[in-house]
Amino acid sequence: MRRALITGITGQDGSYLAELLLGKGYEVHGLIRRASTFNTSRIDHLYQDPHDPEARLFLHYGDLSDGARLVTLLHEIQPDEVYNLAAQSHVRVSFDEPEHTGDTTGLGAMRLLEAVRMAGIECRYYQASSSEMFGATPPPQNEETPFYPRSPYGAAKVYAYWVTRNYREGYGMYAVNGILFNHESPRRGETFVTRKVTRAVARIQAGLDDYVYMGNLDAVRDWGYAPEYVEGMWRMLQADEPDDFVLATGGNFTVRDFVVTAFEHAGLDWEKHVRFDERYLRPTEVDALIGDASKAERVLGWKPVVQTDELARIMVDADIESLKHAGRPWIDQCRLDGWPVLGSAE
Ligand code: NDP
Ligand code: GDR
Repeated sequence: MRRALITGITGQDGSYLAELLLGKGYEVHGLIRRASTFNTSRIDHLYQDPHDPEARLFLHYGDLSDGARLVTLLHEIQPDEVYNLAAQSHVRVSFDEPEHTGDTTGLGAMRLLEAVRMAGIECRYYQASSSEMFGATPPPQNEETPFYPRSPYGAAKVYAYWVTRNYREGYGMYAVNGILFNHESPRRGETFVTRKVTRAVARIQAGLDDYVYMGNLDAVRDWGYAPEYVEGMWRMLQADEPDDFVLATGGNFTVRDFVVTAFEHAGLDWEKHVRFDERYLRPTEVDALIGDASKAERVLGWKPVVQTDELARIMVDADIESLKHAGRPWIDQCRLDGWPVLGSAE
């Protein structure tokens, strides 16, 4: 049985990747942070009592700021594959918490790579790199495009990208960068723009809210569907040779286009409900990210199916549905994904 360690397993991508790997028969280990409240809602439907002899999902406390803990865990788990998805992943927040973002999103990757080396294990390593590294370099962007990050987050990801390449070249590690453009889902964090919009649409339609306050509507993004992107991560670690790959749809939507699509899908006029608040602007904005994923298609056979307009409709429908089950937001998505809903009083 192959064994994987996922950092960031409680996040959007970590939860989909855990499902994918469990479905492929892996034993999956996840790094979680100790918090004063439960932070595992995205993976609760996957959890099995570790005393169950059939259990294949195991969670371990740890943090990317704690290098010694990472060495201990890697030594204990002896994974075949390590997926580093953990990060302070919010671009706007990285301007408020630049040092913490650098420590987690940048140095955290170095600590994990170094832990792999110190634990002396043979494993394949995936680094969650980002289209934010391209920043101000105009689209289309691919693996050859120069980086020009426009935020502490983007700069931290550039550092993590280069240390990943350095460990590949310096120590012969199978270490790869997946340079992923924005990817979303009903499990997307509520403060990223797509989910903020689709959640607002559901609440406005239900009469719970009247307005949503937003920043720059002119930014162009290439939004894909997260479950398809975690499949791409896995494919990168199955290739014969370690290499870096862009994953993207090639789509070209402004934030305003996404807003219009989402509101129209619920039969609402967006102009009556969207208001401007400068607090959502960034000191430096990334104006346009449009990815060219032709290398991933050619080498990995990876090609996205869901385009941005369909994604917006999937997310609106899920948020409308989840309001009917207030307090249990993942239940409908779990059903859609075909997973049993543990502990729900249907
Ligand atoms: P999320 O913000 O949903 O998840 C981030 C995860 O990292 C959470 O599990 C979080 O734990 C964990 N985490 C944060 N800080 C630490 C830390 N110091 N130590 C250990 N764990 C930590 O991100 P996504 O799932 O959307 O993204 C996954 C990765 O891919 C991130 O690295 C992100 O930067 C990158 N990325 C994402 C893209 C996207 O469009 N989604 C595009 C390109 C790259 P907790 O739940 O406790 O907060
Ligand atoms: P991004 O995602 O910065 O691209 O990073 P986000 O959804 O936060 O912003 C996308 C664009 O929307 C504009 N915007 C707003 N954004 C937010 N969050 N809230 C608003 O109210 C709002 N109004 C307008 C932003 O200015 C921006 O242009 C995401 C993260 O997942 C990163 O971790 C990942 O690396 C990149 O995608 C690729």
